[in-house]
Amino acid sequence: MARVLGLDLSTQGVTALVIDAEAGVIVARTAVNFGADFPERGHPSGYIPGASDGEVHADPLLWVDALQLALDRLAEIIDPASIVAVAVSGQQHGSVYLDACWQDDLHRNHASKSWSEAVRPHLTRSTSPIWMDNSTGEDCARISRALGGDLAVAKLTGSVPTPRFTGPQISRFARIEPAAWSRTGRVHLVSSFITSLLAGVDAPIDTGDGAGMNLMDLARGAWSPEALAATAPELARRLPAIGRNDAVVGLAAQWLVLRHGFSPRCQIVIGSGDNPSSLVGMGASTPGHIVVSLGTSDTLFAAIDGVRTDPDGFGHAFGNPLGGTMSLICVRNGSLAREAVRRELGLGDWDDFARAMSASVPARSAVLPLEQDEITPRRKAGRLLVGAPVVGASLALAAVEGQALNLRLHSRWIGTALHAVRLTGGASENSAIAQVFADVFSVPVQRIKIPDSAALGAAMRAAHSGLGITLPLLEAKFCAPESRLLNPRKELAPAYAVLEADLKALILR
Ligand code: ADP
Ligand code: XUL
Repeated sequence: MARVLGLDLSTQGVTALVIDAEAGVIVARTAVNFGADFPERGHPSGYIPGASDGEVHADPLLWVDALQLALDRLAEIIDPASIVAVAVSGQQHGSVYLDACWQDDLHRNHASKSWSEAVRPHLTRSTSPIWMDNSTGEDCARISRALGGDLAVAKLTGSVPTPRFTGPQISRFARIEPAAWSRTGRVHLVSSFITSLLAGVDAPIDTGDGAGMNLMDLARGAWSPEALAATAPELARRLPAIGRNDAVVGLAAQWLVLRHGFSPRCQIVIGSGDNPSSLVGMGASTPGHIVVSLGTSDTLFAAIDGVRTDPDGFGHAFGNPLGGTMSLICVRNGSLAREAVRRELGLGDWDDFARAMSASVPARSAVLPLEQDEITPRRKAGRLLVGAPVVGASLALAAVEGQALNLRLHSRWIGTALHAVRLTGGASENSAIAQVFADVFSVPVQRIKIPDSAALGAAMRAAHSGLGITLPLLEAKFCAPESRLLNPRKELAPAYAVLEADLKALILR
C-alpha cells in the first residue's frame, strides 16, 4: 500500500487528502473550516476580524486545534496506521513566534494535553500575522534602504520587500514589541510549525516557503546574512534551518502515534508553502507549463529553469519543490473586475458575457479594467486602454484581452519556452475567456479542475520523498487536464504582439 497524506493549512481551514500514490487514486478527504467548525472562537474567515492599521492576524492555536480535528475526522474514514508519509502545505508568509524551549512540553505531555495546550505557554506573540496583513510599509521601506533598493532586494531574495512577507512582519514585531522579541527563540512559518508538531522536531523550512520571507538568498538557498541584519536584531539564531526540498525530517511524533493512531514508522516530510504545493498539485513542477488561475484575483505560476527573478520587481520567485525556482504573479483585479464589466454592460450571466465576446473582433484593442488599486502593475484604480477605441459590448472581449496581455507581459521574465497554459479557477469554465488565453499566449490551453491542488501537491511531495516516486510520474497519475485542447489562432499573434508592446509602453510611462 502506498498511502500518503497531504495536509493543507490554508487561510480558511485545514484539508486532509490521502492518496494511494501507486494506484493513482484519492483514498480519503476531509476538511475543517476555522469559522464554521469553531464558531465560538469568533474568526469566521479564519483570521481575527476588526484589526486596525492594516493588521491581519490569525490565532495559531486555532490552526493546531483544527489540525487535530481534521486528524480525528480522517481516522473515522481510514486507518491512520496505513499512512506511510505525510507532508504539509501552509498558507505562505504566516509566522508563529515561540520561546527557545517550546518543544519541551510537546515531548513531556504527549498523553495528557492537547497540542494547543502544550504550545500556548510558549507563544511569545499570541497571534500570527498572515499574508493578508498590510501593516509593514515602514519596515519594507527600511529593509529596502538597508539593502540597496527594492530591485536589489528582489534580485537577492526573489521579491521586492513585500508587506505580507515574513521578514517585514518580523521587523515590525521586533520594533514595536522589543521585550517580546527578546523572549522569542524561534520563528516558524505555518508549514514548518505544523511539520514540527507532526514530527516532534524543530522542522526546517524549504526554499519554496523560505523565499516568501524576504530573508533568503534565493540563488544559494540559504539565509542571507545581509537581509537578516536589515530585518531584526539577532534573527539568525531565531530561524530554523533551511532544508532540502525533498528532506524527510523525521518519523511520526509520539502524539501522532498515541493520540491519532499513526504508525511510528510514518515519515514526516519537510513542509512547503501553498503556492509551491499547488505548482506540484497542478502538474506544473517541470518548466514549460504555466498555470493561470482565474479566481477572485488572477494568478500565474510556472516552474523556471534555474534561478531567475523579475527585473521589474512585480513577480515573486520561490523555490520549486522539484528543484530550481518558480514564479508567482498576482493580479488583484481578476474576477471582480470581469464582474464589474459584465454589470456595466448589462449582461445577465456569463453566457451572455461569452456571447458578447464572441461577437467582437479580436486583437483590436485591450482594456485593463482596474476596479481597485492594482499591484501588477502598481496602479491606482481606473482603466488603461491601448489600440482602437472600444465601443459598446466589445468591452467584454477587450477587458479579457487586456487581462491576458497584462499577465503575458508580466510573465516574460520567466524566460522558459512555453508548451501550454493550464487554466483553472472559476472563469476558466468560460470557453470564450479560455480561448483568449490560448490566443494571447499563443500556445494550447488545457483546462484543469483540481480543487484541492495544495493538499494534493503536499501528498505528492510526501510520496516523492517518502516512497521515492518521481514528481513527473505522480503528476501524470494525478493531474491529467481535460482532454479537449483549445488551440491558439496563430494569425492573431502579430496583432497581440503590438497590443502587448503598447500596453508595456503605457505602463512604463
Ligand atoms: P476563488 O477561489 O478566488 O474564490 P474561484 O476560482 O472559485 O475564486 O472563481 C470564482 C469566480 O469565478 C467568481 O467570482 C466569478 O466571477 C467567476 N466565474 C464563475 N463562472 C464563470 C464563468 N462561466 N465565466 C466567467 N467567470 C466566471
Ligand atoms: C502568495 C500569497 C498567497 C498566500 C495564501 O504570495 O500571499 O497566495 O500564499 O494563499
